[in-house]
Amino acid sequence: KQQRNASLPKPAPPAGRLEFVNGGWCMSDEAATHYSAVIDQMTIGLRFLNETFGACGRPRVAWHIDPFGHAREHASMFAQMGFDGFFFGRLDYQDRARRMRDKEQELLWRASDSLTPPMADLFTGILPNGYNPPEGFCWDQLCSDPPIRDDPDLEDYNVDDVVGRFLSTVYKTNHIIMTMGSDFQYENANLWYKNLDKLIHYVNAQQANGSKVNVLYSTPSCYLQELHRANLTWPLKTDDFFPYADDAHDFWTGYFTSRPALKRYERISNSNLQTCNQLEVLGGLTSRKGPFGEGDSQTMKKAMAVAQHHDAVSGTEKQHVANDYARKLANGWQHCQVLVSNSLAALSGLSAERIYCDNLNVSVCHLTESSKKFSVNVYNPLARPVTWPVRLPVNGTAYSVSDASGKAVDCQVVHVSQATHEVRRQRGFAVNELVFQVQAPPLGYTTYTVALIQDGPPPAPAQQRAPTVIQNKFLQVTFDHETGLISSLNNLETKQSIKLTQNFYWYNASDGNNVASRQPSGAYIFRPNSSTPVIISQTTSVVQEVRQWFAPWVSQVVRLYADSRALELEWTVGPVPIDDSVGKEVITRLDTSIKTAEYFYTDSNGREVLQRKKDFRPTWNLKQSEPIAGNYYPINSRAYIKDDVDQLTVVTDRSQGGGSIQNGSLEIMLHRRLLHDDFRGVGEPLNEISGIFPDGLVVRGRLLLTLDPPQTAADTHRPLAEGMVLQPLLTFTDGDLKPNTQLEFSGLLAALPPAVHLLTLSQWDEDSVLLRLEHQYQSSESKVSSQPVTVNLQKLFSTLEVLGVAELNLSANQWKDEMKRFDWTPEKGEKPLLKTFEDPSTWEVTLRPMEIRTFLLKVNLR
Ligand SMILES: *[C@@H]1O[C@H](CO)[C@@H](O)[C@H](O)[C@H]1NC(C)=O
Ligand SMILES: *[C@@H]1O[C@H](CO)[C@@H](O)[C@H](O)[C@H]1NC(C)=O
Ligand SMILES: *[C@@H]1O[C@H](CO)[C@@H](O)[C@H](O)[C@H]1NC(C)=O
Ligand SMILES: *[C@@H]1O[C@H](CO)[C@@H](O)[C@H](O)[C@H]1NC(C)=O
Ligand SMILES: *[C@@H]1O[C@H](CO)[C@@H](O)[C@H](O)[C@H]1NC(C)=O
Ligand SMILES: *[C@@H]1O[C@H](CO)[C@@H](O)[C@H](O)[C@H]1NC(C)=O
Ligand SMILES: *[C@@H]1O[C@H](CO)[C@@H](O)[C@H](O)[C@H]1NC(C)=O
Ligand SMILES: *[C@@H]1O[C@H](CO)[C@@H](O)[C@H](O)[C@H]1NC(C)=O
Ligand SMILES: CC(=O)N[C@H]1CO[C@H](CO)[C@@H](O)[C@@H]1O
Repeated sequence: KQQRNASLPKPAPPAGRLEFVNGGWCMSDEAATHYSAVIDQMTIGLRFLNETFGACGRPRVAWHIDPFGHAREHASMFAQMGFDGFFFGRLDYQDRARRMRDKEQELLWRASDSLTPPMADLFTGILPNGYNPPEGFCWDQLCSDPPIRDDPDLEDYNVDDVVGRFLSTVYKTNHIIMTMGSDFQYENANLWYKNLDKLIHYVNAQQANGSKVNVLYSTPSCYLQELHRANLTWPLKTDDFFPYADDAHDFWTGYFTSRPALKRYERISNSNLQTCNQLEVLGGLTSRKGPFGEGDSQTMKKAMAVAQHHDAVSGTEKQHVANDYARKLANGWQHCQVLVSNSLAALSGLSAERIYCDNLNVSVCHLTESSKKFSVNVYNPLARPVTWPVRLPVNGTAYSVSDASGKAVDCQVVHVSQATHEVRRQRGFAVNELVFQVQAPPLGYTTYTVALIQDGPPPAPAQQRAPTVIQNKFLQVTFDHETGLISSLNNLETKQSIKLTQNFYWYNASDGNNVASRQPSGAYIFRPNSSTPVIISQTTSVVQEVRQWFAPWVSQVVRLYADSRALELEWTVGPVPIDDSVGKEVITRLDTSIKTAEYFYTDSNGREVLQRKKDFRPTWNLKQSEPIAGNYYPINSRAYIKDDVDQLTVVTDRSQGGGSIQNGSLEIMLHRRLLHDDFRGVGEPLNEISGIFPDGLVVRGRLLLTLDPPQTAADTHRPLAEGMVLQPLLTFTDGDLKPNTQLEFSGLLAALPPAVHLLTLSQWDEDSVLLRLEHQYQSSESKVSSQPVTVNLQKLFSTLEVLGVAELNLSANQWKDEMKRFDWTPEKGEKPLLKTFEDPSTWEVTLRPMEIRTFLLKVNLR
């Protein structure tokens, strides 16, 4: 479709000697990433390729030669991005052995329970040598294998030997893929090519004597094309490739939790980026250039994209590299703040300075601490209204809060907890927190004003008796009189009740001083010295509200907000003590009366949920050698346990690792502090310290717990997790608001139906925006919401006039009507035929369970 200048010579047709594979901004991690950030990072990488090289630069093959385990949701996304196949390097060593034996290193991955095949079908090939050359064939200057010596007069002439060794195969077709290269190689490429040229020459010379082997320089997509041409059937896989072990005591399940603060920072940065993207669209041109200067979303997009790398959000980089990823995100957010300020000024008519408080999680905000009157703008990036608890550090003892219509809002002043004082250190002074609930409109903002009523030193905290029960209209939580621990959880609507004990423990990290294996715990690897975790405290002193104090370095606040269906556990862990020279892997464990039989459930990249079973893998006969580490799985947004009656779901605020080691129990790893490197390339122990925390990093986070009947649990946890990922952004302005300020705004004409998530709204070029709409329920999860829904694109936005629409694939680098993928046939099954569903009209878009549809809209600001 490109218009070429007629005077330019016609370019030669592409010879296909060089091709791009994968084409994302980075090769993403698969265990600690959220699908929304993965789609974004693929989109900017593939867009760069299309704009730079045109259509023939489009990668046909997804290529993840290094990530340490492979998520089903990644395969589903790659299929929807139009890739013809996927190659990767690492899988469990037992799984590989079995697949080599049965010639199943190439397979068809059916990566969704909800999408109609072949939508999420992805041909998947496991590379024969990871990302390395075959053994004995490494000819880089970093390698020590002998070069090919082809002078017959040489004593060490070795052509026959090399050729002989090369000719062995464990693949299904007559085609064999060999990767030639590795980490840090080709600095002196001549060495490689000289030997490869010889290898190819001598192997092919055998053809004169009847050999049927032909070796050539090729590309992944050429290889894939030959496999497709072979017209065979392939084994079907429906689970995933977690956890990954490369030996009996070497489970790469530690990085599911490594660097928990970076993991949280990455997740909240995604939320901030989506807000930035949306406000760039909603605020129009002035958002990029306005009263606060020049802002952009691009810097943050790139910072987020590179943070998806498999040694970034995974937490498996050196400390100074981790610092640099965080610095990039902070810099991106600076650029976005200018844009957000400009956009909010345009939408509200108020161009007063806007203050951002990024450390409200530890009660730091200089404006709210010292101001006698200020206003809070609450921007909600979700396409439905939200209710959200706000906690602001303040110094007064009484405040009045009013909403956008001037109505007074209930609020409360509570003391800043001891734990918060300790984690805040010298960063703030407020003695109290002002707590109130805000309600924000869909894809828009509202404004609250706060005024000090009473100043002065706070009254001494009343000696409150520890409560034994807290409840709201949905849930009731009981605490044990003696231990102070949570003892039961009841759902008051459904009359469900379970026994629930929650406590904190740590695993004693192996230091590698062990006969079975010298493997220590490290940034990648989780290897506890003993399978029984050490309990941090049998009891907890309940200080006030329900603030639990387990140890000087472990505390928690248990909260039940008035309108919430979830119990909030705000944990604070650190500095993890290491003065006993023992590395510690800190978990929280929920022990319940739910009758599970070794099954539990975890999400894949924050989307579809997979069933897990203790000491079991669906596709091979597992010999379990690590009873804890070998039963850990990534938890990106939620995990649950259930029986016929009760389902306990935990929604997390970042990616973590966890498992169900005992029936009825669910544990989640929160923090890790280790004293040894695990020999996988970091070259450092995972022992995080910083300027604020020279004694060891303190991390705070939240878990949301819900109790529901399994049949309706998704109706609670889907919206809960959606709200955890995209959080309201609070911005502050000091003093009185100018009259005529527009205090409330919604970018939508109406809230979207509960099943529809607005995944992307982002400026694409001058007059078009990228829109992704997602059905966020699986096909049989909810009676109400697991139904197709139809949305009218022209009746979506309040301030945007939609003039035209074109549909794209998931990564927005191909027009829907030009898409064509290879079709593959599973063993024992029919070749699935792509069903195309017709939309009722150009503007009406129907979404089926777990579908994401991507559109480029031509728009005008009304
Ligand atoms: C082919 O076989 C003949 C007889 O064994 C041998 O002399 C010759 O070197 C072989 N050629 C190659 C290329 O190996
Ligand atoms: C592939 O194989 C099937 C049955 O095995 C056959 O019906 C079909 O014609 C073959 N297709 C091609 C392109 O060879
Ligand atoms: C807040 O109150 C504390 C204790 O009364 C005091 O030390 C601090 O200076 C106050 N901070 C501000 C900003 O007013
Ligand atoms: C932790 O393991 C070390 C050996 O690595 C051992 O010396 C120590 O006693 C263990 N500590 C506890 C509390 O189990
Ligand atoms: C645990 O620590 C003890 C004491 O140092 C050691 O004998 C044992 O081998 C360790 N086990 C592992 C798995 O590291
Ligand atoms: C967990 O439940 C399964 C299935 O009922 C049972 O076989 C197993 O023994 C139980 N495990 C424990 C530790 O009780
Ligand atoms: C609080 O949030 C900030 C910004 O997201 C994050 O960098 C920091 O690690 C968090 N603090 C703690 C103690 O978790
Ligand atoms: C790819 O880039 C070309 C040239 O800039 C553009 O015309 C085309 O629309 C792009 N394709 C997609 C799917 O964006
Ligand atoms: C979401 C979506 O439309 N995905 C499509 C992207 O392109 C491939 C073909 O190239 C289709 O199979 C996907 O359905």
